Amino acid sequence: MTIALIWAEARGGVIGDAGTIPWHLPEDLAHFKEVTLGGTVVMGRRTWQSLPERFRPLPGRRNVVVTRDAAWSADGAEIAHSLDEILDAGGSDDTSAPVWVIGGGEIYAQSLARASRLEVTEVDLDVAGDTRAPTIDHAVWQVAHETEWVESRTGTRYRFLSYERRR
Ligand code: VY7
Repeated sequence: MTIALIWAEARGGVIGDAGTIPWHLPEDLAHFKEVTLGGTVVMGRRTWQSLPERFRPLPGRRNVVVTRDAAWSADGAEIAHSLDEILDAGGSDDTSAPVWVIGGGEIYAQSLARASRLEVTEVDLDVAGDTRAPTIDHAVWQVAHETEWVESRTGTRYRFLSYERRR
């Protein structure tokens, strides 16, 4: 099973603040939806709770939520009690669609070592935050594709980068 991480980060690697994403970038949400639609998304319980209620579960995707809390459940969420439980379930086949790890900070940090693809949106903003993306080690990861910087209709500049693991 291919494991891929997808996130959007501001300058300094900020991905979140107090349970929300501290910017509004509709083009990134469209990108996120396009990339993950039809697949499996894996997220931490805090990320699930950060989604607007009308978007839970994320439509058109298998939604897996990781929590240590044996008593936790939510309509539309499949529960895993550890990240390994879900990531190990797919076997060693790398040919089918990736499992998308969609956040947040703790889950990215725990899954990076097992990932073979990263889809990163860089957002040209300096924002305060309490949650950061994992550090991308360029000795391990190479850029497979990158777009030019483009300006959102909101005025914010952003670009999309795809990384693959060096071999
Ligand atoms: C953001 C939302 C936040 C506020 C309002 C709607 C990248 C993102 C994530 C995770 C953005 C969000 C939404 C947008 C997507 C819609 C559902 C509603 C859909 C990530 N690059 N960007 N993220 N939603 N992991 N990586 O959670 O979500 O997909 O259907």
